[in-house]
Amino acid sequence: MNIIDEFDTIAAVATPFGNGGVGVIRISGDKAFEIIGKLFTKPNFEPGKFNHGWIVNNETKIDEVIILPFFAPNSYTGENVIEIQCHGGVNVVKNILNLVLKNGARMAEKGEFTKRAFLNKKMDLSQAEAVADIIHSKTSEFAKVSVKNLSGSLKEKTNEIRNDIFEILSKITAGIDFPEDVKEPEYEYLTETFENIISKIDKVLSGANTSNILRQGISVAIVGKPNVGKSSLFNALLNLDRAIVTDIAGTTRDVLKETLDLGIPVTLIDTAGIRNESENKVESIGIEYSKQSLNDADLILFVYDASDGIKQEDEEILKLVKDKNYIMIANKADLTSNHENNAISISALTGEGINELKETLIKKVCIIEPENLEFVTNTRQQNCLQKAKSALEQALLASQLRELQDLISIDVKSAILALDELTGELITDDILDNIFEHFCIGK
Ligand SMILES: Nc1nc2c(ncn2[C@@H]2O[C@H](COP(=O)(O)OP(=O)(O)OP(=O)(O)O)[C@@H](O)[C@H]2O)c(=O)[nH]1
Ligand SMILES: [Mg+2]
Repeated sequence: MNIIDEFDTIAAVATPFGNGGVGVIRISGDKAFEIIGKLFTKPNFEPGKFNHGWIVNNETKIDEVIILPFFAPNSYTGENVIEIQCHGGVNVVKNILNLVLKNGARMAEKGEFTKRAFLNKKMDLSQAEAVADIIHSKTSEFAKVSVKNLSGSLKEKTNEIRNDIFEILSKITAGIDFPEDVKEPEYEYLTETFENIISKIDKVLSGANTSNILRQGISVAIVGKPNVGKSSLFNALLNLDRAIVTDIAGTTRDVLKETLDLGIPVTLIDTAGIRNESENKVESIGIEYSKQSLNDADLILFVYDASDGIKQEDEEILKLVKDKNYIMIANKADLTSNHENNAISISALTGEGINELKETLIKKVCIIEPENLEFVTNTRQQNCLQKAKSALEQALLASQLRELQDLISIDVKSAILALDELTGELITDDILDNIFEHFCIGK
C-alpha cells in the first residue's frame, strides 16, 4: 500500500463472500457521493438519514437497496463514506461493486478502510489492531477482551505512561537548559519516578502471557498407559463421542485432535496408551506418536486409573512428563475414593470432576485468568513496551549512580519513542503494511 494512493476513493464488499440476507458494499473517499450519485435513484443525502431506492445502470434496475451516507469527518474512515445495503446474493453484490469500480472507485486492499481510519486519526494503532483481533478471535472470551482495546483502554494507559515520562523528561531538560533558573531534579526523585513508571509498564505486560494464549491457543495432550480412560476423558471434555472407547488395552492407535473452547482456544489431543512391550506394529507406531505429542504439547494431562493405583508403567510415563507442564489425573473415581494427593480426581464415565479439571487447566496455563485480564496486547505491542521498560531501567540505573542528567535524558527519550511506536504516532510504512496485511478486504 502506498501513502500517495491514500486519498483516492476505494470500494469493497464488507460482508463475507456467499449468499446471505444482506450484502454490504462500502465506498470511502472524496468521490463517494459523486459515484453513488450516478448509480442511485435518490441521491439527495442528509447526515444521519438513510435513503431507500434503486441501484441502476443507465436505465436498467440492478437491485433495491438502502444507502447509509456518512459525511466526513463523521465516518469510520474519517472520509466521505457510502454504505450500500443490497440483497445478499453473490452475483448481485458483485454486479454493484463492479458498477462502483467502473464509476471511479478503486478496489480496496486488505484493511485499507481501517488503515485510513488510523491515518485520519479516527483511532490509534492499538484500536486498529483490536479491529482485526475482534474479527479473527477464536473464542468469545478473546472477542470480549479485544473490545476493551477498541474502546481505547490500551491507548489510554499508554498515553498515561507516556505523559509520566514526558513530565520527567521536561524537568530534566529544564534543569539542563536553564541551570541558573531551574534546579535539576533530585536523584532520589528520579529514581522513585522511574520505578513507578516501570511498575505501570509491568502491570500492562503482566497480561502478555494470557493475551498470547487467548490469541494463539494452547495444545493439550492426554497421555497415560493403555485403558486408563484417556479417550473417555477426551470425549467427556469435548462433550462428544469422538474417540473409540473399549475395554481392550491399546484401542487408540492414531493421534486424534479436536478444538475446544474453554475461554481459551484449546487443541485437545488423544494419544495411544504408552507401554513398553507391544507386539503390534501399528500400536508401536502409535506409541511413538504419543511420545512426540507429549513433547510438543503446551500442557499434558497425565491420566492413571485410580482403582488400580500408580503402577510401574505409570511411573515410567511420569518420568517422561515430570519436567513438563502437566496435571495428574486420577480417573475412575466412581470405582474408588483413593487418589494421589496432587492428583485431580475425576470420572470420565460419570462426568464427575470434569468442570474442576477445566478450571485447573486454565489456571495452570494463564498467569491471569481471561476474565480478569485488564490489558490485552499483541507481540508487537509487547515488544514496544519491553523496549520502553529497558530504556527506563537504564535511566533508573544511571540515576542510582548519579550520572549526568544529560545522559539520563537520552534513555528517557528512547522510552517515549518506543511508546510512540506502540500507538502508531511514530511508525514506518513497512510496519503499517504488515499490520493491515492481516485484515480482510472490506475492513
Ligand atoms: N468405571 C469407569 N470406567 C471408565 C472410566 N473411564 C473410562 N472407563 C472405561 O475404561 C475402559 C478404557 O477406556 P478408554 O477411554 O478407551 O481408555 P484409553 O486410555 O483411551 O485406552 P487406550 O486407547 O487403549 O490406551 C473402557 O471400558 C471405559 O468404559 C471411568 O471414569 N470410570
Ligand atoms: Mg484411547
